Order: sequence, then structure tokens, then C-alpha cells
Amino acid sequence: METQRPKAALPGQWNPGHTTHALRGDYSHVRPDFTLDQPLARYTDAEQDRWRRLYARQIELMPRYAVKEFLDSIEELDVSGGIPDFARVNRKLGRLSGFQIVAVPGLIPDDQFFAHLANRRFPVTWWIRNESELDYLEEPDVFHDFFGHVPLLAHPIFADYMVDYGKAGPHAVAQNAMPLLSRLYWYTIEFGLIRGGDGLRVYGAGILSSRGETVYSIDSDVPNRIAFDLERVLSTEYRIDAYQESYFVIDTFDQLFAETHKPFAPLYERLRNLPAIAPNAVLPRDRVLHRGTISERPQ
Ligand code: HBI
Ligand code: FE
Repeated sequence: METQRPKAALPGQWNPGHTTHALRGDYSHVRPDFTLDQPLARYTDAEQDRWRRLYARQIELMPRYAVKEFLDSIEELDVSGGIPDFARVNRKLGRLSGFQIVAVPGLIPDDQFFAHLANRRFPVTWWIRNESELDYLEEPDVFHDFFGHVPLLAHPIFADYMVDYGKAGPHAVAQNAMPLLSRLYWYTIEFGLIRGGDGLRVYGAGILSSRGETVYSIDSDVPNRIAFDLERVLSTEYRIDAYQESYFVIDTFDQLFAETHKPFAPLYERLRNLPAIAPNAVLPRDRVLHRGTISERPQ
């Protein structure tokens, strides 16, 4: 595990609408929906080798840390040998959950992102990180998006949750509640934990694609681990430049899917004007699985 605390690989909370730096992808040849054809011929041998090394070191952690559905699916996708051919993967993925992955140059505007999810398409950045970014990069690359997100898209219940998230997007935007909905994405799809028969496991893509955070999220005494509660998650801020200070734990994907079928409008109304909860906070009403040392830090 790295000595310095590398920042967590940043999944897509930044997008052209409000990122603080120029995005690195080339957006000049994208279609109106921000997709492009995956430039398979542009991958160099060095990049293919980098994928194989990233894959090999991350996959060895998975039997111990990842939720079972991830393990089954990443094996089935058979992408250890090099950067996946999205068209080939789509044939399998389509049969498993109806999802298709589409190549994009990087982060895309929220409304486009929601529209893809709502139509059972997941945007996957086509380029791979540099050698110097093996443990951290600011924007999602093909390893974060594919290794982190795609395997669970093959799981029908989780796939339906992703579609529902996409459908919820425009309503949140209309109610000026995007920050609240982003927290749900962050604390489930990107950094979610699940407790099943075999103990605490990871299902969040931001963790699954980060060697350091995979171990930290399960083994470290530092972060809080709190039972998932929809209002608590919608109200809790998150860090985008370090390992998470709190993780929220679901019991099943069905629970997550059911939770998000509650009407969000009244929640937004009530929560939107309340002060946000600090990422390291533990509240009296929390069902605490582990109170982290981070909770002692003044908020
Ligand atoms: N774009 N390509 C890409 N990937 C994401 O994960 C992503 C995005 N744009 C916006 C975004 N995520 C988040 O703001 C979502 O909460 C909408
Ligand atoms: Fe992501």
C-alpha cells in the first residue's frame, strides 16, 4: 500500500460545466451526444502493457475485497489481456443487462451523462492514464470507468439502478438539487460498500479501480462506516481529492434499488436548505458499523 496518501481516483464529479481545469480529452470530434468511435488503433503497446499491469495488480485484491457480483462479472468480461474492445464487450453486456458502453473523450456535461444512463448506455473514457498516474489521476480514464464501473453494469438490479439514476437527473436539475443527487452517486456508485454473507465488501467504482482505497475502505480504522440511509447520504458532503472519510454500507442491491424509488421531490425540498453534513461526521441517529478515528477531527 502506498506510503503517501494518494488522492482517490476522481470519478466523474467534475464535468465541462464546472470543472476548475481544462479537461484533457479531445472533444473536437465528438458527436452531439459526446460519443466517438473507440480509436482502437491508437492504443500503443506501452498503453496495452499499462492496462495489463493495472488489471493484474487490481484483480489480485478482488477476491478479498470486491462484492461477489463484481468478481463473477469481471471474469466473464475476460479483459485481462489488454484495453477492452468496447464493441466486443457490448455484445456480452447487451445479453446480460441490456447495457451498452459508449466511448467518450472524458467527463461530459451532466445532462448528456444522465441521458446516456437513462437509455442504458454507460459513457467510458477511451484513453488510459500515464505511467506517472498509476495510483491517482484527476479524471476518469478507461481503467477507472471500465474496471470500476462496467462489471456491475452486467448485474440486472444494479443496471436498473443506474438507469433510474439517469432518469432522476433532470428532475434534480429542475429542482436545483443536483448537489444532493451527486452525493447519492458518489456514496453508492463510486464509493459504496455492501455487507453480505461474506462480510464487508466493495461495490463502488472509485474504490474498485484504486489499489490504495480498496484496502483502506475495508481495513483502515480511519474512516467511518455507516449503514446506508437515503436522507443521510443526500445531506453529506464528500471529498474529491482524498480517500473518503465516511463510507455508507448497504445490505443488498435490492435495498439500494428500493431506496431510490421513494419520491425525491419532498426530500429535496426539505434537505436542500439544511446545512450539509461534514464528510467525517458521525451523528447520534447513525447506525454506526465503525466509528473512524477521522470522526475525532474537528469538522
Ligand atoms: N461524465 N464521462 C463522465 N463520467 C461520469 O461519471 C460523469 C460525467 N459527467 C457528470 C458526472 N459524472 C456526475 O456529475 C454525475 O453525478 C452526473
Ligand atoms: Fe466513475
